[in-house]
Amino acid sequence: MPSATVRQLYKHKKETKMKKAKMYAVLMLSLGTMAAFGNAFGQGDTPDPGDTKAGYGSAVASPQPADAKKEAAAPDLAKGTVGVKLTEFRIEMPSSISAGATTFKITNAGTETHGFEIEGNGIEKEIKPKLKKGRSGSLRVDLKPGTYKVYCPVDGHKTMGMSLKLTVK
Ligand SMILES: [Cu+2]
Repeated sequence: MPSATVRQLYKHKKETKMKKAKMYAVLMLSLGTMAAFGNAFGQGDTPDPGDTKAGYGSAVASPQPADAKKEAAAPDLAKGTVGVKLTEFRIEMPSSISAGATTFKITNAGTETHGFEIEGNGIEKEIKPKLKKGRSGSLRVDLKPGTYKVYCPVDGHKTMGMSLKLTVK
């Protein structure tokens, strides 16, 4: 094998590597510059109404608690309504709810078709038809205090994790 070719190949490889490294450095530099500019703008004297006494530190931090508050308030469901989210392979909902007429608002946020069934204390009800991906529906059940089994009736999904114990108080 002619070693000159090998050497040349090696050299070429090395150059490519160096080019990449250089480009990366330039990219990082410009990102850094942008961040610096961003900071400069962000901390400028944009007036922040309602937060005058606290100063810069908390002005920067204030958007976070506001967002968290908004998120917590989002599931603003009427009394007797319980939100349920179905994914692979999980049922996301409270594990304890109050007795009475209950409407389960069920959303399939997964990719497969899922169902929702509640069983216990002489009750056995499921949402029909089952929910295809992206679909929502509701199931109304009058619940007495006690424990219920909640699960997805699609074959195999229960054992894969779509099952939980619901306490009704
Ligand atoms: Cu399922």
